[in-house]
Amino acid sequence: MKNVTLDTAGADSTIITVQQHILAEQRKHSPHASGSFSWLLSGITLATKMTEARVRRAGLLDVLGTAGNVNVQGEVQQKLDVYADRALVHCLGVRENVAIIASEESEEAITFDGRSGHGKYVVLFDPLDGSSNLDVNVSVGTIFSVLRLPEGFTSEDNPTKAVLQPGTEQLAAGYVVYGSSTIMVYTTGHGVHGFTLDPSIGAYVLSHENIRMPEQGTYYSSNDAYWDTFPAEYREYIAHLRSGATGRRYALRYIGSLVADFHRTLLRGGVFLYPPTDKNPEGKLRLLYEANPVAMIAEQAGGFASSGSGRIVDVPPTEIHQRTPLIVGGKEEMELFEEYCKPAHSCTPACV
Ligand code: P6P
Repeated sequence: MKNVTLDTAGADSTIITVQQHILAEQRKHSPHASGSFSWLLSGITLATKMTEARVRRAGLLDVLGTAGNVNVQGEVQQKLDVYADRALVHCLGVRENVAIIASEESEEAITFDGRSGHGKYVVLFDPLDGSSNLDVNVSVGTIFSVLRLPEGFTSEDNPTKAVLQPGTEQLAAGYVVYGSSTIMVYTTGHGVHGFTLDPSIGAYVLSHENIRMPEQGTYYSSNDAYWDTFPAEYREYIAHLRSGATGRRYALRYIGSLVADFHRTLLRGGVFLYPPTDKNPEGKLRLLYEANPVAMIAEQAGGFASSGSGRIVDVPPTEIHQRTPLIVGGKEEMELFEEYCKPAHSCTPACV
């Protein structure tokens, strides 16, 4: 028998892929884990690599523009929306431990060959958030949230019941931002970690270990075109940030792609807000597959995420595509926001 001593000196021994990281995290925190979460995550990473390959060549392939139909949200579907959605449905569907999925692109929850009572996990996702920006080469992203299939759930039960769980029940959350580089950020409740896709080896490689959101930043991020329709306490809060009263003058940064705006907020600090507006009185962003995963990541990185009336992750879901206001940022910005959202500031019902 020939014994091989692993010589990692030659290879770049500092390479830690996202799969290796997940397995190491599971060994550290769940020694008896079967590795099935890592198998699930590999379905997500594969689907995002398939999407990334198309996004990177969007101008060269016939994938820009609309798919010619409107999705369940009433939004015009981009061709890449459809591709990204199908990639995730396929890659997760061939993983036997995934019982049910819910996608922004599908009105109902999706099950696989009656497996809804046998898998372990429920996966929710926005396959390509911000896709309307694709044609002008602005960063877009995939957002995902992983829940456990509820105890006692059987294939006789309505799959929607397994999807409608509050954010506190998330086992994991993450996103991939297809930007100047492609970065996956995820948490399983033990810190937030970022992996940059290395196209030369086709792997997500650890690049941002244990990300912490700065306690105070210098950016606020909101669509000021809707300023006049924000509830008064949001206008007062933003005016406070702009005024320099916090000791620093905040600048406005708004990309119009949640994943990109949140990724900047996570790394640089500050606050992102999508308040109630006249067009979207309940907020525009989706609770289950946008706000909840973003909130879990923010909290795991030392930040906070509010619906305007409490923690996002405490909001009880009543429907799959439910919308919510989202205010997410660093400790200082969010403590100040809570001050503005107390009754003394004559909050709207959103803040009570
Ligand atoms: P608005 C993209 O369409 C999206 O769903 C999020 O990614 C983004 O944060 C928001 O909508 C932008 O909305 O109304 O500012 O264009």
